[in-house]
Order: sequence, then structure tokens, then C-alpha cells
Amino acid sequence: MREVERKKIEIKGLSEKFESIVKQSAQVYIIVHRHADVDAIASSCHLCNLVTSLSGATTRCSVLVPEGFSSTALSIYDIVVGKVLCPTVIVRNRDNVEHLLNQDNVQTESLQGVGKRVSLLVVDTASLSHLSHLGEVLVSKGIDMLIDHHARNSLIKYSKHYFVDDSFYSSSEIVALLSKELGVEVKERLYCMLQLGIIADTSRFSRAGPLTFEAMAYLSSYCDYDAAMDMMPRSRRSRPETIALFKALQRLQLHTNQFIVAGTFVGSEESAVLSVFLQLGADAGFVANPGKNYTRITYRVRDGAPEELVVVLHKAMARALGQSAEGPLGHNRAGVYLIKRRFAKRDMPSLIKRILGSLEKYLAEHEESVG
Ligand SMILES: [Mn+2]
Repeated sequence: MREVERKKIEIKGLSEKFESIVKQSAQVYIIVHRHADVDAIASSCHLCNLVTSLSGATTRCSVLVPEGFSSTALSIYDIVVGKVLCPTVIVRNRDNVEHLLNQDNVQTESLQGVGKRVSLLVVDTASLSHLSHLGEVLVSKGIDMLIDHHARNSLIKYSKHYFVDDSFYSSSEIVALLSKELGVEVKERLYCMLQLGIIADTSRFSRAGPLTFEAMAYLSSYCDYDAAMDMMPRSRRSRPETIALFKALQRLQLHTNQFIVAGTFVGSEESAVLSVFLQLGADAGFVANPGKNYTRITYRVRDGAPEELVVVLHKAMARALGQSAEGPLGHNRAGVYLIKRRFAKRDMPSLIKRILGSLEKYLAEHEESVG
């Protein structure tokens, strides 16, 4: 109980800073991670409406989404809020960003009696690599406020104010408690949106803490839980997701000694692939994505798998990827490694083999040292 009370005090501090940023700003941009998921969209849309409500609509707000939404997030966005309740801009290239920020700087000069600043808030994002083109802009302009629930967040050093706390299971929980603390009301659907963000990030409460339920209790007084669940698309998988899953299976490499660890590579939908691996019963999985300038390796270890596996997986990654890799970014059991060089597709199988090889070696060593 004391823990919860302490968090509420921290949220109060956050709400004061948030309010002061809003008061100083003519325009607020809320920035989320690339291929924004439900939690990212839910928390940023709700925040944007808090900005408008708090300022009596004198401060404008929109959400910037690098490279667009994930498929589930897009259908929820369309069903629940849409452009009117939550203006979004998809950022596809650098020019796009410069144009947006410059244009608004000019427009804000004509506004009277309100703050003049353009403020940048980042939500649900753990590193520059998740921001694509917006990353460079944020490094040069600085982040006014960062709100996130990932354990390791490398954006803190660019942020004037930050609230990064991994005792929350979703950014939507943090925003819900912030919304409660601020005490301004927004449209009902924005409370539903936060419920969906929490439902998505906690995998329907299979990972959750006291603050999750604290947030849900508050949100339920504005949006009926059943109503929110009805807004959740009972989706067939999208075609690109299905194709990515089959490609991932086709390219699968497997370790089955002691633990079951699956490795593969795809061009997108890494998190869907990892979910399926874990659902099938893998203890851990990793998926490489050979991008244009970077190769990303996303990993996940199932809840309840022994800590030993987590330790060995990270040792194996460090050994197989060498000096050129940045990571782990995100959580210990779910996150990403970034290799700052380009791999050809044909080199991916050997990269995966190398990681599994190191894993095997370290597991064997570990077993010897224990046995
Ligand atoms: Mn999240």
C-alpha cells in the first residue's frame, strides 16, 4: 500500500510539470515510437486531449508517429478516436519533420496571450532507434518531457523532465493516474482508449501490478469495461503479419537443450513473431530484422523462465554481436539489440546460428559450473 501511495505523490509531481509545460506552449507535439502500438497511441491521444482541456483549447496538440501505426493500433485508433479526437501526423522522412516544426513556429507567433513555445513530449519510447527520423530532431531540440514504463530508457539524457518507471506495466496506466491527478475531463472514448492500452500491454492482465488496477478502477468510472472490450478488434491477423509469421517459421533455427530458444529473421512484425514463439511454448525467442542502416534484433524471454536463461541470452548476444551492437535496450526479458551496420539477407542465417551457438556454449558452461 505504501508503494502505491508513494507513486501517487510522484504522479502529483509529474502533473505539476505537465501543467506548466502546457501553459508555456502554443503547440505541443506528443511523439511515440515507430510502428506505434495500442499503448503508445492510447497514452498519446489521451495526453493530447489533456493538453487541450487544460489550456482551454488555446494550446494545440498533435501526435507524431514515426513510420505509422501497427495494424492493431491503427484499427483501434480508427474505431475509437480517429482524426477529430486525436490528430496524428505520420512522419516518414526528415523533411517532413523540419517542415512541420518550422511551419508551426511561424504560426504560433500570431497567437496572443498564450505560451509561445513548441514543446516536445515523448511517450512509451525507450531509445532513439525507436524514433527513426524524429530521433535527430529530438537530440538537437531536446525533449521537454519523457513519460515511459521501460526499465532502460536511453532518452533520459535528452529530456528536461522525465517520468520513467518500470513498476508500471503500460504507459496508459501512468497517463490514467496523471489524468486523475489533473482532474480535467476529456471525452469518454479517451478513457476507453487508455483501458485498451492497458489491456494490450498487460496481455489482458497477465502481467499487472497494483497501479494497473488503480488505473483501471479510475478509468472504469468513465468508460464501461465491457464497452472498451467491444472496441477491441477481434481480428483476423493481417495479411502482412501472416506472411511474416510463415517466413519466420521457414527460417527458424532452434535450440532445444535444457531450454527452448527460437531464432529467426523477418522484415517486419517481429513482436507478433515473438508472441507466437512464446505461445507455442518457447522459453525465449529472438528475431533479427535487417534494416537499411541498422539491423535490429528483438528478443523476448517468457515470464517465469529462470533468470539464468536471461543472463545467458544477454551474454550470448554480447559475444555474437560484438562491439558494434548497442543494447540491451528495453527490458531484461523483452527488448532490442541494435547493430549499426547493414547485413545482407543471405548473412542472416549465419548471424542467428552464431547467437544460438554462443547460447549453447554458455548454457553448457553454466551447467558445468552448477553441476
Ligand atoms: Mn508500452
